[in-house]
Amino acid sequence: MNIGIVCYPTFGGSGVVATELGHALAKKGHKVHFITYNQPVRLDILETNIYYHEVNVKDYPLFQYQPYELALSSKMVNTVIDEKLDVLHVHYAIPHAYAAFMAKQILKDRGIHISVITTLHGTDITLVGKNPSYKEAVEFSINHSDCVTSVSESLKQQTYDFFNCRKEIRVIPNFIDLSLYEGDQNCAKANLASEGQKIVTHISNFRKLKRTQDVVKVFHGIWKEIPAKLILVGDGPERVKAEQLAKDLGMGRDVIYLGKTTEVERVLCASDLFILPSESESFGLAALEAMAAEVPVISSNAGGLPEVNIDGVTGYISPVGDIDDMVKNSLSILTDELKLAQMKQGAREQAEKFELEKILPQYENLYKEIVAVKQPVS
Ligand code: GMT
Repeated sequence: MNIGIVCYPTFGGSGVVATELGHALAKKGHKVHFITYNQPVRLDILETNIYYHEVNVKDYPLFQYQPYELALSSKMVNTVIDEKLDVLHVHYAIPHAYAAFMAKQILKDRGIHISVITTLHGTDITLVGKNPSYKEAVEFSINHSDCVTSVSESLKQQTYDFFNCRKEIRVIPNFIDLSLYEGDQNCAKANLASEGQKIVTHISNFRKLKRTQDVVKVFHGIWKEIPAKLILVGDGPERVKAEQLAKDLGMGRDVIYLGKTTEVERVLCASDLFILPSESESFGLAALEAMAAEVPVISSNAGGLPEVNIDGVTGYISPVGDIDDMVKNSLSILTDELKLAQMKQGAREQAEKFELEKILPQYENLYKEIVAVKQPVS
């Protein structure tokens, strides 16, 4: 099949999911065409069956905001025609679903039918999508996609709660390539902490909703009781505040900031605990990555996190902002080697439920289904 994938090319989870999906589809023989404004950070552009089509937005002084959606729609139209695409799969509704609707209409005008699948990832619904500035357009483009999927049951429900959504939303959870977390991963443990120190990790885009100050506060509770290091991976607007708080609490030397790195596996394989206290999270891909690396997770109960992190089995869940509970739960794992071992195993077993091989056929079947529905184009 010829599949067009539209996504954000950045470090965000939706871009990572879209890229990994594309790689997996390409390995199965599909031709996968990425349509975006930059090469996705995890894209292996030299792999067989992977193609990249860059969206160029012309800078013109008249425009205060450059019309990206227009350029994207045009690029979709060109790519569908030139590459004979069977389906367009857009990740993150804003503005991708809207641009895809326009591309579909332009193609229809030329007698070409293209099926559009929209995958909802989280803030495209929960934060940005329901904002009055975008709501009408998001609702419209969801309702006019040929198929809509969401990455968790929670996000599906929130979409129905926030929008007048007439589409049946199919839940296809995020997935993980477990092979990345097996064998010799050149684990960075010795470089990150000294003997006897527990390693606590947090990975995110350091946006407000990730509550990164809570990460530092929870770590402070741990650090006061046992030798420990906090590893912060990623970057974003709240990063400086989190680092400052760590310094103010006297933990500067035990908080390591690694920034944006593609070597996440080398950090996770060295970690004893992962913290994700977000106030909103449709799924929590970073938590799944941690669990694949046998790292128990301390998380909030926001959104889809309880579908990923199973309380008392793969880690613990606390109400958003309940620092004391998160500290208590963290210490109960880190000070009990038997419990740590059990939870490591529990985490890995849970990650296996989201293994790539189990989820990929759900997308492939969806593509087949949707392409089989022949629609009039006139
Ligand atoms: O974090 C975001 O707001 C954007 C989005 C992204 O592009 O990274 O993240 C969402 O999609 C991920 C992949 O499906 C999910 O794992 C994240 O939970 C989700 N983030 C939120 O819902 C806040």
